Amino acid sequence: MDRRVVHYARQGDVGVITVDSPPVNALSQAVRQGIGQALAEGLADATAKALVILGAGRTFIAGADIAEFLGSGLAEPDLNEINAAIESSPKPVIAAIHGTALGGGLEVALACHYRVATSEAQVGLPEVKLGLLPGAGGTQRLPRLVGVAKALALITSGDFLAATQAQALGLLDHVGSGTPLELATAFAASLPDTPPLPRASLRTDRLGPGDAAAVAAARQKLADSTPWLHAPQRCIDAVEAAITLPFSDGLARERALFWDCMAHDQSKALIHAFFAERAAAKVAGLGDAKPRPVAQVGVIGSGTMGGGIAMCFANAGIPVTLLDMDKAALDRGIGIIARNYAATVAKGRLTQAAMDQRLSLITQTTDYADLSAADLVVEAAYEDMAVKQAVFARLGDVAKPGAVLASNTSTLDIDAIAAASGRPADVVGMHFFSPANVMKLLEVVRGRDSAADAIQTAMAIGRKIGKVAVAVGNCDGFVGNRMLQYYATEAQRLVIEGASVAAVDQAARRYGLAMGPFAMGDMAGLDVMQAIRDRRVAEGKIYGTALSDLLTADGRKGQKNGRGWYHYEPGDRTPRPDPAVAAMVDAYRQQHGITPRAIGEEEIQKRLVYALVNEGARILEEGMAQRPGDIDIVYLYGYGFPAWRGGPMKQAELTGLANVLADINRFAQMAGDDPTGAHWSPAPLLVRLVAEGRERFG
Ligand code: 3H9
Repeated sequence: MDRRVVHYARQGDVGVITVDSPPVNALSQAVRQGIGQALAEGLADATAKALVILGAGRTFIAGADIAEFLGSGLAEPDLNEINAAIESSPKPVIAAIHGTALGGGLEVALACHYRVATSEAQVGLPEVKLGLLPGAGGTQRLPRLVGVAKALALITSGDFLAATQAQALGLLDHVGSGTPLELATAFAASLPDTPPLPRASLRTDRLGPGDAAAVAAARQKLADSTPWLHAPQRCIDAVEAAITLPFSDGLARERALFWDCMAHDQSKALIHAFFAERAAAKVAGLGDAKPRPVAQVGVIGSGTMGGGIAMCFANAGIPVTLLDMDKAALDRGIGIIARNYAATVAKGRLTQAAMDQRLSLITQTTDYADLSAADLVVEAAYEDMAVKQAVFARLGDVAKPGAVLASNTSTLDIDAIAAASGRPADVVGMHFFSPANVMKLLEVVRGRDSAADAIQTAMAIGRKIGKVAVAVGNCDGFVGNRMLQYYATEAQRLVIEGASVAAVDQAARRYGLAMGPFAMGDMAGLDVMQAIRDRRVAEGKIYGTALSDLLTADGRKGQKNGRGWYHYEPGDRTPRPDPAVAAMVDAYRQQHGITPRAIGEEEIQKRLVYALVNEGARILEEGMAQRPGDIDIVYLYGYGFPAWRGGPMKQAELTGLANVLADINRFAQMAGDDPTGAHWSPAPLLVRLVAEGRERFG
């Protein structure tokens, strides 16, 4: 090995074990081995009265090295061995925490005799968010330190705790200001010379008669809220072992449950999502281009979308100039923004002072000249090419040199928009998802001429305002909406064949999607979707979808006028089945001689999801997404796809690409020569991968 990832040094009478494995000191095999060796050095160092474990760089230890889980198993030494060596040390061992002590990192700290932390530090056992459970003593030591009920809450939620909260629970012994080493050294000096060292594994004082009831209550709560999730229930099983089994047997049970979780598809999906999200931040082909600085932003259009986008920047402390055609539109827009903030204040999630401060960052104008100082302008005008081109022509005149000009178009050709600006290198797409101040996804669209640093700017500012930014290519609908059109079409085909609108939505929800396709259509606006579809039909890209045409012809716009696929009571967003829609569907079937058939939930789910997968494969092949994981992240953060399924592309891999292709071929056969089912023609990439016996898209 080139450099030691853990080193030992003495400072006065304290032996310091430093984990130095950037970026987050994850517990790779080398780090585990290094801690074991450094501990041995410390124990052999006669001058060291106490030992301190700390992390170099930005954090303590952020957990096991998740990448190691993707390999063929965990190499020696086992983290449990290292933890046992720490806990049985005759010299006091103090964990000195800054940044985050997470997962296996916190488990190392729990094996130490004492834990001190800087006041900004956070601790947690987030394994459950990866579909796992703490596998190196966390489920056994934490209940002994903080009590079963508190341990269950932390382990089953995976939530982080601030240092002061952790201290109040008894998880940390001291929290203060200073460097971790200063805190630990002072703490060591305060210890008695011949202490009975506190060992979490031996403690029983926080266990008690109410524990079995706490376990039962936690089990029931999860069974009621998320019965489909595998790991949380296994977390409870492991904590239960802490009260029913001796410590060493509890550890063995915990490890068996850990492997059980590891073998489950949900952990594979969640670990995939963890890495895919981080990979998405890296855009190939940009060389070493750096983002341009953004200190001032302009937003064009003060409707729902523009207002939400303005809020994103104001929330991040960036001044925004909001432009619309007239004062009345602006007043309406600002009114909606103020009401949104006020609702957050009412819920206690924002102070009035913070709301006032954010509102003060948003200024209004009807004059394009007021955008001349903006480093970035985001256009959120009406989704119409002529409108967008007119806006970009104005921007080309008024924006300062080097300003990045972004369009929030959800489907239109970025190159055609860019051409109108006269400076296409500065133009990119920044496609926010509604409501823009809430949804985490940002598609950053690369135009043909977009400069590398303009793309980097959009990616960087996206992250700064708390979005998950994914770079996508310039195609109709980009990644998310391009796939969605076939999903929506398929939903309607299912209804034509015999399913009810509510049954399709229920099947989607039971699959884990946040919302069914019809409820989603009603939220997005049937009129908006119709306009997009009409354009695509006119351009010969798709065939019309009969049912939605009938609904929009009937004046149905969705939630906004209380009439869509569902019926809505005034001021209530609850979708209620609408007999008038059912009658329209019946009439349609009769007119076309279709005898409705019963369609099972599994068929509905497969047809919805595989419609996404098949188009996703085309997108990959065309290079419109860099990686299958990028497509998954678009669906997880933009369309309410469940993280525990990893995204549509990961689901296809977990199901087996050959199985998915067989079903797609079956659906193609069922569609026959129905042009609205043309999307079932299998994607050439999928066919090729299956022919080659490959199991992954990337
Ligand atoms: C566990 O501990 C199991 C044990 O109980 C049992 C064992 C038997 N491993 O997020 P960032 C990488 S399960 C490997 O952008 P931030 C990450 O991929 C683990 N790599 O930074 C990225 O790489 P790149 C329980 C990891 O400052 C880079 O570090 N622990 C790990 O926004 C920077 O990450 C967790 O679940 C890891 N554990 O956030 C903690 N962690 O630069 C998971 C990070 O190549 N980690 N990387 O893209 C986190 O929550 C955040 O990364 C953290 C930093 C808060 C630490």
